[in-house]
Amino acid sequence: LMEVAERVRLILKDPQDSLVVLSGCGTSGRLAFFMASGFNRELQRLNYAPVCSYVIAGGDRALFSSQEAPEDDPTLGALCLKKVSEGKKRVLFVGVSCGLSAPFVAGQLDFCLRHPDVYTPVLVGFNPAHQARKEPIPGCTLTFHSVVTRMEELAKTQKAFLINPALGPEAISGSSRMKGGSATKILLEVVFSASFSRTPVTFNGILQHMRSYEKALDFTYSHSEEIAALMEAAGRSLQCGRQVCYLGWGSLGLLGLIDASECKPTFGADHEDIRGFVSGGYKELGNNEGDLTLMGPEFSISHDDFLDGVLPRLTDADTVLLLYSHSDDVDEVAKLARRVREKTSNIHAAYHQTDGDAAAKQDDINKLCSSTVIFTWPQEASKLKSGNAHRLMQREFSTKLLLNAVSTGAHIFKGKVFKNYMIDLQVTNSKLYRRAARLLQKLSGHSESECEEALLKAIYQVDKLSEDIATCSLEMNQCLSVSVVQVVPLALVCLLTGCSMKEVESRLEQQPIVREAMETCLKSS
Ligand code: S6P
Repeated sequence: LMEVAERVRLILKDPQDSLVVLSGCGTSGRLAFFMASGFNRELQRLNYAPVCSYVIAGGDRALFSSQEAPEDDPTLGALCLKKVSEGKKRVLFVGVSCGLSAPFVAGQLDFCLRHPDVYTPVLVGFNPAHQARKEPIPGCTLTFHSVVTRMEELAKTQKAFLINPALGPEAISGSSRMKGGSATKILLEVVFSASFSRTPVTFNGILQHMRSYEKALDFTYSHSEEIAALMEAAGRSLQCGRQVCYLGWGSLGLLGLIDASECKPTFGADHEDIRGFVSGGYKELGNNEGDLTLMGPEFSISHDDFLDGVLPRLTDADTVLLLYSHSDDVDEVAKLARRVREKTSNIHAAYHQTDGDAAAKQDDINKLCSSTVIFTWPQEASKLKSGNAHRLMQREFSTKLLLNAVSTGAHIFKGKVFKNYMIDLQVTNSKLYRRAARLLQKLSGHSESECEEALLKAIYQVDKLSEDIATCSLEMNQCLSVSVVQVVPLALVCLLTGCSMKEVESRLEQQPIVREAMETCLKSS
């Protein structure tokens, strides 16, 4: 971490010809965007040039919607990196792949390794290097593992860097948006904060910063009862087919958008189930491609969009969660809270303040809410060298933990998790497709080929596979799977019962809680 921080410093010294690029797919790409924007804001505040850029697989539409397929494309990854760093003489590339698995990132790292005169690659992930993905990538000779092996060799002479502490498994198997995402945020913020500070990068400085996240984590979970209440409210809304809306301010609002967008691939959710809105919309974001509103309803992200499109149909069955801090425009929060309260009493807030902050206006907001998680941070956190930036990062981290708990918990209530597996995941890229096939094997005890066959039958909605279907490419299968609801549950119940696709569909319709449908089938099989 110290060495990478020194490399960032070199970039800061020569902003004209140098660049830092943060990149990843899915949540890792969203966090790359989130942090690149935050670091640039902080750099400008410190009178440095904003040297950070981001690349997310699938472009900006992937920031708020599920675009899993580009994750599989190493050439696209390399091209995007090349484009964003055109003309630069020195580039520090930080590729994030929690599972050391995304071909898009492998392609980017390979590109860096082939152009060492300009690019220094840093890989952030949370598996030991030998567990990097070994599966061949179609149309290319690389595997993620082969790239990691080359990086390990260069790491000995600090021409490449691997930051890959093992975090242990996720609470929900494979849901790296949670622990993996949080660890990504911690590691990169620790590195970049150290490099922005005018004092030397020291081991103790890094350690102290890391420990402050540990404290923030304990502090956040000391509110676990209130968080559980929020989780329950959100869960009740989802259970009855209603909606959860996060209404946030500043970067906390952006975290709401990110958390909401992850629910689609993770739980097979509809984009309406959990939605995020941020004050100021795209103006607040400063993303590469600007305003995406015209791309469709998923891309309406401002509070005005919420007022126009969602508020009129809100009822008590929907849950609204306000995310804000003492430093936000509290009058605006109160105004919006009042509008929401006219439609639903199911309004809640998660609010951050520092010990000693005056809270008269917040009290008015709290009265409108049926519950508020108040995080009153001790003064000491804000006394650290990096002051405001540090305080904001801690609050963001805490908000991320809260939101991940709320959305995951709500989907558990809805029955989308079975034995700690995401049973209703989308199979829209090769990683998810393979994960689904493995899950079917594990839960049904059938062979690999039987499970793949069942998955294909579910995707194509047929009882027998034709020659054409059996020889379709994996990409085609993944692409078609988007239009099928509950692909994995369909395949599993078919495997366990031997029933036709039509019968299974009606069985699942009768039992909308997927976990219960699975339990019933497993018991009777
Ligand atoms: C995981 C999330 C996914 C991953 C994406 C990248 O909870 O739904 O979007 O972030 O697949 O994974 P990785 O391992 O390359 O960071």
